[in-house]
Amino acid sequence: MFDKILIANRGEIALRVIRACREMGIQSVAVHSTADADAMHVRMADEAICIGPPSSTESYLNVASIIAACEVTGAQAIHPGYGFLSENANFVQIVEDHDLTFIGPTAEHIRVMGDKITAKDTMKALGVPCVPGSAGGVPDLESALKIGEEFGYPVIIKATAGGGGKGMKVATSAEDMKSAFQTARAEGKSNFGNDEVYIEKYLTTPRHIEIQVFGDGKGNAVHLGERDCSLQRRHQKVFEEAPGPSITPEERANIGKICADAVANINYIGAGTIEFLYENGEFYFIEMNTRLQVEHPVTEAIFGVDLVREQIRVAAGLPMSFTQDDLQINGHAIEVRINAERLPNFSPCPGRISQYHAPGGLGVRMDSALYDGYSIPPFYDSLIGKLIVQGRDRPEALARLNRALGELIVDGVDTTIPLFHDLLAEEAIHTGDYNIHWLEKWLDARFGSI
Ligand code: MV4
Repeated sequence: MFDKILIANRGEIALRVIRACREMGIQSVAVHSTADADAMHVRMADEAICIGPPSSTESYLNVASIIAACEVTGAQAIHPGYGFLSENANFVQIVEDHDLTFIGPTAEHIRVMGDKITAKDTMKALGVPCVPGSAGGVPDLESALKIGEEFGYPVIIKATAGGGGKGMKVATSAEDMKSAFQTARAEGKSNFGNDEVYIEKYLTTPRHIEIQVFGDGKGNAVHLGERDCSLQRRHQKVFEEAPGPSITPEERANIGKICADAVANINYIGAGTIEFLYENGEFYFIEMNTRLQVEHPVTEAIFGVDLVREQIRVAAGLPMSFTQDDLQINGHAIEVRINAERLPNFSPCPGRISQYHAPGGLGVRMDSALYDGYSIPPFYDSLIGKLIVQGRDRPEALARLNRALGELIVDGVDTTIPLFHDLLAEEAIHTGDYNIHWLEKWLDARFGSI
């Protein structure tokens, strides 16, 4: 096992990793920008080292500084958290070249899943159900029009290097295709330096269901059920839950086994998420994320496992501490993301926290790096906390969420907390009858298009 781990991240996820290290008797090293000298992760880690100025590109994305910080502190492994360098295959290669361990998948797995066409080809070959569409890349408008005829409109054109909704265009008819095809291509080129695109049948009202998988890198893998993350705004998740309210135990067992077998087959190591669109009882693969996700705590809650601990174990060459048969679902969990943002347009709202009070009690987990008097810097993501609640069933989890939100105090900046009070008054949230478009439609109806 490692003696010392460096955490190449900040905020609540850095605390999450420090906590796992401490429980495992591993020393932790925080890295920080000059803007984060007073951040909670710096205070909570055993050691801290400054890696650059406020801008992420010069600090949390500064590979040379992070490698140097390992050498200076004697850290043997790097946990990337999510975002920043967590899905950067070149970074993983450099880490390995310096005889350090990246706590996550191999550079090759990250590379394969980072290219959406290669990811889909790979998953299809492994027996994972995919959205019907082009076989690989679509080189020109003529081929695109043929695909449109073959699968029927609407279709969606996606950049192979895309992500976060960038480089994605829907074509509702052949007349639409020219501009949609060219726009998707241009966005792929300008955002990711890659203009290759592929085409899928456009699913109009799916849910976003993602399966948590975990591998030991030696051909063993498990699944930890699904999360429903359909409540999103502009591709930012807002409210996530596990298990999915629309998924039956049989569906879970079937798609779960398909996913676990797929990642076992490629000797996948660590945590991964296989994303699906789910419509009319069918799963359609869209992407795989090769990192620990923001919303992993809802899975931890219902399965009673520590996913970061498992990541560290397998990275050190140890087996996972559970098998598929050990994994049983206990109740229902919901996470809401607390962002420092001003409603109704969700504009970032950095500033000083004059008062912070975290909720507590049975079934409540608050993952946040806030403290009284902390100043949220303007340079990074606006996520300032995740409130995770668990109940014996979904109604109990929703009641607990309502109760915990009532205890939560974040004063000094605007936050998304009022949004959740309002959402809890909606029938669709209680029935679980929502899809990927529900939240944006609801926001439009309340506040108008902004
Ligand atoms: C789709 C789709 C409908 N049909 N693919 C959005 C981001 C990227 N991860 C995939 N996305 C979508 N792909 C087909 N064939 C609709 C979306 C989509 C979406 C997916 C998940 C969650 C929210 C979404 C919001 C808009 C569009």
